[in-house]
Amino acid sequence: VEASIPEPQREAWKKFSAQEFSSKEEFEKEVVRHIETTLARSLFNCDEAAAYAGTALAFRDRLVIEWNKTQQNQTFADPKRVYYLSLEFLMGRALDNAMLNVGMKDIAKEGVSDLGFRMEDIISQERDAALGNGGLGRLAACFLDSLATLNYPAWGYALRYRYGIFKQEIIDGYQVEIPDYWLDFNPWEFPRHDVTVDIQFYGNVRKYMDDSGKQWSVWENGEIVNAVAYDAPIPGYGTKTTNNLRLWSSKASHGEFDFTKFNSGEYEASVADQQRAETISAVLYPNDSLERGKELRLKQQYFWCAASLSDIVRRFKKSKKPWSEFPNQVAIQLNDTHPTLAIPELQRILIDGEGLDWEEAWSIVQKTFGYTNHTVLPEALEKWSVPLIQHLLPRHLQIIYEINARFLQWVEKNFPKDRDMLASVSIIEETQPKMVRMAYLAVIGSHKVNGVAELHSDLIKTTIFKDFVKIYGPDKFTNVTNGITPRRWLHQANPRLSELFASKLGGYDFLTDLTLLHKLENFLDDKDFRKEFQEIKYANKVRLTKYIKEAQGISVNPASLFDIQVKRMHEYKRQQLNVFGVIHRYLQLKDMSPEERKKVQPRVSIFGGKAAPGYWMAKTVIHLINQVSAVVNADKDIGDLLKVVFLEDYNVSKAEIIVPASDISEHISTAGTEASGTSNMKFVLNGGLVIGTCDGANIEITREVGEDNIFLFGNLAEDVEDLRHAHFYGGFELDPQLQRVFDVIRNGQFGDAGQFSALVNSIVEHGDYYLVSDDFQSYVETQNKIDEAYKNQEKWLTKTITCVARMGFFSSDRCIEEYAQEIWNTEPLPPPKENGA
Ligand code: NBG
Repeated sequence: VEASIPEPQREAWKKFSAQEFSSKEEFEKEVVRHIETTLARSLFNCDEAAAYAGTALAFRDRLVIEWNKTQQNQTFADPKRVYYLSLEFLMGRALDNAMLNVGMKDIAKEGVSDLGFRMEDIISQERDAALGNGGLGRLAACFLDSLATLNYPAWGYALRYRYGIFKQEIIDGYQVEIPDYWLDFNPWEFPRHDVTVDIQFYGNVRKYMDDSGKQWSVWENGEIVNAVAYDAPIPGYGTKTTNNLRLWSSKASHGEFDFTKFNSGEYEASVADQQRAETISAVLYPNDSLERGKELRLKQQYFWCAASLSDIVRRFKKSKKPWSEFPNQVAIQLNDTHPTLAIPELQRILIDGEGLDWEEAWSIVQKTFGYTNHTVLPEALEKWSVPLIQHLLPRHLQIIYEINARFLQWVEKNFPKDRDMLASVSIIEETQPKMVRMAYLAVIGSHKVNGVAELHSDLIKTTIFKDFVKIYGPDKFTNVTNGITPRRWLHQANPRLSELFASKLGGYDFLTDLTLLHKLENFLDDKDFRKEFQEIKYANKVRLTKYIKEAQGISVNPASLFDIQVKRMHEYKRQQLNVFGVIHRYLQLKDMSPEERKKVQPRVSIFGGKAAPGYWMAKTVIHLINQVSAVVNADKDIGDLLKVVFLEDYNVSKAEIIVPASDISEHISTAGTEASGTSNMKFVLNGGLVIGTCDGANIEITREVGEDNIFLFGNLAEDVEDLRHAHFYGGFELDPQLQRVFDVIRNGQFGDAGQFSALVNSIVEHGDYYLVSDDFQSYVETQNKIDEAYKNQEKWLTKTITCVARMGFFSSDRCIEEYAQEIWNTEPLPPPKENGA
């Protein structure tokens, strides 16, 4: 309030308030101004990078104006806000999305062309904002797009990593990791040095009693690190609402401590302190669905939770409402267990800082948080050692113990006969050292827990959270099936297809109500529509063909069947099943006579995905794919009948080229392991069919599109445990066709067999945990069915159009509405109508 311009001067201010460009000429003027002044470049010194910068800055100005208005409006109305805490936001590029969301891309395209540039070239200058690993981070990005589009007052909170996910290079068939220093030029972020929070680590807890006899705990003598806010505007589509993504960056605090060192000649030591502080937000941990228990990771988590909560609490306190109103003003969603420390942190703020009593505080905490679980894989479930937390966050450990003690007391009272229950639901695991089970803390501290697809949400209730269903009843657990934003994954990635749909459906309303696509079924017999649809798919395949040539130097025929599997490399996702299938196909082709080969459907098998740097088995699979690629692609007998491509450095912007180009995409995880999957939705929305297991969202996709329109194979989740058991106790029989694949690998046909022995042995000797052998025959047969089906192009086309028409359910807008109603209890706040506009 103190910083407001006094009333009498406001008129002058308003007269000169920043204006948005609204014509091509105004846009060009802004671009040139930014290039000449912000960048200090000229007519004679303007390359594509500078043209990108000028264009981005012109759009940034527009976003900022809307963003300020949105924030003002929200401050004034003070509605309940949603805070989405996610350690990952895999945003990809911002410019194209900004242009499309504000609806000025056509104007900008003409504008840059007047200035001598092509829009495609400008767009491709931008580096991806790659602050995420895979599906979890990309889901968060889709959610931000939907939240803004639907006018929800919502903030994302994350860390401003200096290094996003590494860049992958393939050298001699092996993955090599290159650091991704992406901040050289990032016009989309705004440092807010005035929004800085002190974050404490280590130290000790002192207890004292005040005059009234009340007990207090003070956490003190710790090391202080500063969290500095960096904000990025998130524009909604077709609305002026522009929300905020706040990223925290760590900085050494300039407290006395450093100064003493500095002045006493310990210059180096003081700089080292600074570097140590900055390390906290330096790098994104590159593991997908895997936790490694590193101290720095825990520091990141606390740093980010504490900074975000301090911000949220500060905003709430401005309203001067009583604390009991907190859960009516604030909904915090925990994206997986990474932000679980926010639970004891809010409890700490309320009791140690604000003086609330435990019960009152705890009831506020539970009403505020919701927790989304994204995996049942044991290796991904976060646990932190008690000594580590004790050392780093002594007060939080006390609070966690207190939460646990009260919880266990309550359980004991309500389930007196169930002695085993106490040990199994305790937040503290009685191992050596003792461990804190973060997922349990998240369940206990939240009012709702959700999985991300129906099967997954059922599974968490019967496996990892079984006892909690007994304790709390089933209503605490719910499902919100994942979705994707149609703005990026249809309109932006596949503009021609989006335009075709708009021409048939009478406009672009389907982009904000994806269920409208169902009307496309009325055009199943429309010859022009079918032809155009098919041509677009072909053009997208040609675009990918060019990219493959450019990036990997491999020539493929765009008339082949494009079979694509792009996602993080993981044993449970079973890229190994795919590549074994490719080898099997190759061997069969080799067996055939030239006459027989003529009848074969040509195919390109395309892979892409990063392996965590320490995940040796996943790296071996990448190596095998590259070896197979080298052998098969060079085989003159085979020619175009089979090509194998590993696309380097799969990321969001590459996905935008890859996804529209599939005929078939593979979502073939061992049943019960893939919580949802989201690329499955993207591929189908772009007119590709799916080969998949009965897992994650594949099941709901099948329900929507119909069993005839998807290629399902493999064992069911309910049989997985028995099969695993049988492998160990009933003897293991390798599938004979897979045996042959292994024989040629062992004979060295794809290079030094020793390289692949662990991969083969994980199946042959170590129990085939992921059921590759059990599913192999069914997989191969299904791939053969796909070849047959593809021969009838008309029928295939009908299937693909039908599928697209039935994808309405998978919009992330639908997810957000479900979260808002079932979990957050929040309402949209549409932007006010502007005078004269
Ligand atoms: C991933 C699941 C995917 C799911 C995304 C988004 C983690 C821990 N989980 O199946 O593996 O689609 O989350 O929900 O990364």
